[in-house]
Amino acid sequence: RESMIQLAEGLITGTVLAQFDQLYRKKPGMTMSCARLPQNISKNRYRDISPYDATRVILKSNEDYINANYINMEIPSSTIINQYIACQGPLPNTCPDFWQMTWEQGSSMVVMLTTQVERGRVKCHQYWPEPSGSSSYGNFQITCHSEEGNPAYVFREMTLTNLEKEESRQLTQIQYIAWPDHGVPDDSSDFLDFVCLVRKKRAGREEPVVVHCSAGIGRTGVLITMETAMCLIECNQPVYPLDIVRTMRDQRAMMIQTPSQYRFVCEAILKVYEEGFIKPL
Ligand code: PTR
Ligand code: PTR
Repeated sequence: RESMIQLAEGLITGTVLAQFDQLYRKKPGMTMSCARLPQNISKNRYRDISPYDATRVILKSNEDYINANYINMEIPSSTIINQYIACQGPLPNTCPDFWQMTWEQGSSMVVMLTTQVERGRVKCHQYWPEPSGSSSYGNFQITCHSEEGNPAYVFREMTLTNLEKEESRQLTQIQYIAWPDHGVPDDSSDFLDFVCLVRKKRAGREEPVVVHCSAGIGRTGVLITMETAMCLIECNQPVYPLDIVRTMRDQRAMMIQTPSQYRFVCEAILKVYEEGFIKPL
């Protein structure tokens, strides 16, 4: 309760945003050299967005690079550690790497927070087939069984097959579609519904949830912050959004991109606290 009063006051006085502006975007001392190796340059969607070497996800092959970081969010006084992999939206040449990572990390859920094209620019390659179709990406075959949704989000059920091992796994992809990059979701209730859905779908899965947008920092950061805050509220723990952002940025640089995204998530946290928005799982 104390932390919520502090947050509400800080939003009014502006200290909340001032503190966000002062927070480092990249943790001092962390290197990002793998991203810069000549053979990896074409695997980055944006020149200025790279993963830390220390927390990057390493593919189990000779070419081991993908623009992705592990992000672990611990909930104090509980045994909960929500694990994520935050990554960029796949490029045409990195779709096989994306599926290899998802397979190797045991993930069965992908959260996508971008559309493929925004304002005439490509933000993410469509790395899955149309419903009732199959496509191969390197060593992996993806079959999309169903697609359903509403104006804010779409669900897809897929089978991921490792062609070499001849093993398959079910996978759920949930895509939020009403959220342009550098911006905030059109509607905070829709967004909170979406985060509740992610929490519900995650229940019982230990493996990391793969989360991506276009660069894998702005919108991905907002989603992880919101889910972490919801978890803290459920566990009766104080919520300090700036600490959440720092913990994320210690694992992937620049998480939460703009002050308006930070303000949006802080307001949504207050809303959850005040209105008891969290729906029973
Ligand atoms: N900064 C990017 C780079 O270094 O690769 C280039 C870039 C700049 C790409 C802006 C996209 C940009 O705009 P938007 O993604 O918002 O369309
Ligand atoms: N160089 C790009 C830019 O600053 O526009 C990188 C970038 C693109 C950063 C998209 C963040 C972006 O948003 P998101 O992480 O939400 O996809």
